[in-house]
Amino acid sequence: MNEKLSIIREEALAAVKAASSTAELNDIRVRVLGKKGELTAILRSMGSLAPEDRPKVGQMVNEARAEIESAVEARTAALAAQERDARLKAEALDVTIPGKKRPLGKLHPLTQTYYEMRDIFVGMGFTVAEGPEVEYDKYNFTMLNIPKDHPARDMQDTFYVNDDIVLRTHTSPVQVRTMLSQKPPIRIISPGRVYRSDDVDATHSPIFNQIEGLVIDKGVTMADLRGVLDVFAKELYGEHTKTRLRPSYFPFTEPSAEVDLSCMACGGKGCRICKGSGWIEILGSGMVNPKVLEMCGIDPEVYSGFAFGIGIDRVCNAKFGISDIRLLYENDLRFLSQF
Ligand code: 2U9
Repeated sequence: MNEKLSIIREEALAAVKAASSTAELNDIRVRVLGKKGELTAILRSMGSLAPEDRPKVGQMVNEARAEIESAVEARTAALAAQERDARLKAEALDVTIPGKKRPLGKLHPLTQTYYEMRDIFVGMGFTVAEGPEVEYDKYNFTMLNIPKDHPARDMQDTFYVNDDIVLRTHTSPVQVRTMLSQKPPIRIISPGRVYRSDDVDATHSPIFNQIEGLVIDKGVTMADLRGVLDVFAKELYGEHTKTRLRPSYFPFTEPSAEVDLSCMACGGKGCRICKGSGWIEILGSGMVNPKVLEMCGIDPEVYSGFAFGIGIDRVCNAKFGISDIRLLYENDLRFLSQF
């Protein structure tokens, strides 16, 4: 009995020492100390011993049990610590690793330019008016004093949907609609996409963008037009920017003027951006033709107004030094991501 006990004890202690996981230690505990374990079996078999030997053997079993239990406990604690260290090491996060940069979208250069121009006019008290891109011939041409035989109506310039409907060739029909539905005073800008059946090259696209403006009130003069466009030019290109008006002709304005701004890149000396002239040509303007006012239900004897049109694409290309209008409409990300 003595020998058997000592073998169980030695084997159990060796197994505890060799155990490499807490699960393995638990198995040893059950196998040796459990209800059906080896030590418990010895206690159970004590009935076959001489009564005088029983206390001695009982004491030895208890000592062995205590020794094995404390060995299991010590090894469990050591292995649990080891296992925790290994887990922490495996789960460790390096919080100093830089995060992944997600590419951020940007506004299209045309949109950036439009927002900048729009904000200048909004700052002067204009509101934004919008309208359809598919428009009645009547609003796009007739009411703007562009008669049936005018070259602007030519099939080569205009995309016709049918006899009465066109893709708008300017945003002027939005101003016509505003005049028909609102009484003066009127102070609006109408931005948007317009369509002309042009041959495509570096300066012509069948789709382009413009901002038109319209001011109608009692006593509005050409001096107001100059003042508004002067403020616009200075806010867009800086305090030193000059404006220059050249006589021109549009059916919807009388008198009409083309407006040049001194080049913001060279200050008027002449450079690549202004093609050597010192001036950027981006604007047409004039006093609203009394015939147009009348057709739109506004009495030209009481009210007068001025109007202007600005090509957003030209302002955009001058602003960013882009030399080909087609780049603005191809939406190549290699191009767009530069702005
Ligand atoms: C109404 C009355 C008058 C709008 C005007 C221009 C002059 C003009 C061009 C500039 C560059 C178009 O984008 S562009 O090619 N526009 O020169 N536009 S006056 O006159 C109006 C508009 C509406 C009722």
